[in-house]
Amino acid sequence: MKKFPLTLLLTALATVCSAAQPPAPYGPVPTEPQLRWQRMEWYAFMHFGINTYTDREWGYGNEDISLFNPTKFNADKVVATLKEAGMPAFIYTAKHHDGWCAWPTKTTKHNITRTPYKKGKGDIVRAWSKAAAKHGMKFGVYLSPWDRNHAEYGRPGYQKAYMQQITELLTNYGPIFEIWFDGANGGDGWYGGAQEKRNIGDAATYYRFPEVVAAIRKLQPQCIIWGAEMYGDVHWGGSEKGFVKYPCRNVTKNREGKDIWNPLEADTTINRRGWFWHPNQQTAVKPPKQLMQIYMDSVGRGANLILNIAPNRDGELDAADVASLLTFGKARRELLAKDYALHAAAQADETRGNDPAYGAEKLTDGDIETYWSPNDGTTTGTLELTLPQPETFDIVRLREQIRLGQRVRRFRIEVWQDGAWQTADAEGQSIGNQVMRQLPAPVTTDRLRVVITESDACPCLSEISLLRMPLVGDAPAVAQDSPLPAHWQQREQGVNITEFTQETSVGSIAVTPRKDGTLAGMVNRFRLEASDDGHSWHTVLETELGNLRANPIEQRVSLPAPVKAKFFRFTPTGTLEPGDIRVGGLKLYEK
Ligand code: FUL
Repeated sequence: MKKFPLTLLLTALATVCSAAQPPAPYGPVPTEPQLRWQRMEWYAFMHFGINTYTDREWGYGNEDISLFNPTKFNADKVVATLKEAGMPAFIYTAKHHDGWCAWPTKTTKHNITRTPYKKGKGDIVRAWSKAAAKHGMKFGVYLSPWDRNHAEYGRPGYQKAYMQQITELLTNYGPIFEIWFDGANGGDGWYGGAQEKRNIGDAATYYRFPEVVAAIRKLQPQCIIWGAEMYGDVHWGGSEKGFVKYPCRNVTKNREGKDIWNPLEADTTINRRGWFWHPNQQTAVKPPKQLMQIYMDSVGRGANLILNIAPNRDGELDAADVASLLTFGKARRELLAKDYALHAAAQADETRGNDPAYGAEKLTDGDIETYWSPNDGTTTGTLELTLPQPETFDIVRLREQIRLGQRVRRFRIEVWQDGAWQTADAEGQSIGNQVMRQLPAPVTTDRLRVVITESDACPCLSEISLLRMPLVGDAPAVAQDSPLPAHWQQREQGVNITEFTQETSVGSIAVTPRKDGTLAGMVNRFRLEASDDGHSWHTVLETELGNLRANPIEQRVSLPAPVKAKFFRFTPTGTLEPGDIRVGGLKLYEK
């Protein structure tokens, strides 16, 4: 037998061993549940409870719960609509700040068993969880820590009840993909009749979030925990308008100042009236084009989007909301359907160990797990794609292999046009799970370059896609209702009076908070009075505008019954923070 020369043997061995080592993870990385969650992109929120019947955004805790009776509620039908829109999951408000529980909890009498719905035998949480399972959707729950009904709120008694509520929801309703702990704590409430302000001090301490989180991990280890004062897995996107800021980073500090992986969820509601359903809201639905912009400003920046669509008093979705949702859903599908870069030729200026396992072809193989990476120590890179023929696109989507952390801090996009490389986007500052960079105008070309100019460690990019924004259709138009011609005159600070030329029937009032966003003096409680002569007044409505701190939008509130009068008087009775009383606008409506 012929002997192999030693050098040849060594070369052969070296080739075999030259498979490059994968990059070590950089900084904090996602857990498997976080990774799965980030790849879901978007899902629905559903606010549906006692507020649906009282026309409120925040119930005080003493609502008459016999109002809850959604006679046409059909979870299956609602869930089928969400699925048709392309959503993989939804989250339901099992308990909002008013403390009413939509399942037969053992922790309080303020629950569904005391309502006429199905003669007290109903369970909305069960209905959703069954419908989710039937349609292959994931199901999550919102459980407000703040409870304006519970007598023990603010004391140790409530801590026990709250943990029990979590346990019930995470034990009896199958897999829960996400549990939402709202951060709102307004202070005042009914509290078993005490009707007072209760301070809880440090929320994480009072709600015992470290223990609560540990208990949830035991009950359902796959469940994503929202909020919980950064003890959870994901956190608020920072507005209720559905966008997150760019650059968008998954790594943030926890309460001890330690870096953690904790991605963002952007929340907003499809209807401008608020999170819960309100009468006459079909005129306030956000059009599909706006939903697409919201999608680009959340998912397109690397966050998840939770889009609220609220069932009405019958337990059904409003047709106007559904029309907008489905039109947007179709446009989103079209946007993602065609990737012009799929299987295109790709080249990099450097490849890790010259190993094809980390080669540029991985950027266009349609596999989110494989990735291109240069050698350790290289923190820049030029990636060039060549398409079989020129294509027209206006969105460049990039994805990092986030199993190894978030790394890229700066990049630009160049396109080959008129015989030269032209910069199409110079502003790239983060990628993460995904970023969709919309170019100023559609570009037609067969060559494109992504130039990474700054990265915390060697970049690990899994995909480059080229997409085209479709024409987003309009949802069917809905007849707008216009306000009555009320001319408000200011009398004293904050008190406004309007006089109609004749007796006029008023069904609702819309209040716009002060428009500069300043919380001092922002009116959050008011009284509306009516009068026939402008001298003797009777109160027609006294209420609170909830949730202004996080979402200072116009709120329209129905009067208990339409009121006919010539004069109406608006008197502020509370402000969010002390300060000079300010209101942005007042409108009266017939309905
Ligand atoms: C806020 C709440 O106060 C609102 O009522 C709503 O539930 C929103 C999603 O979160 O913090």
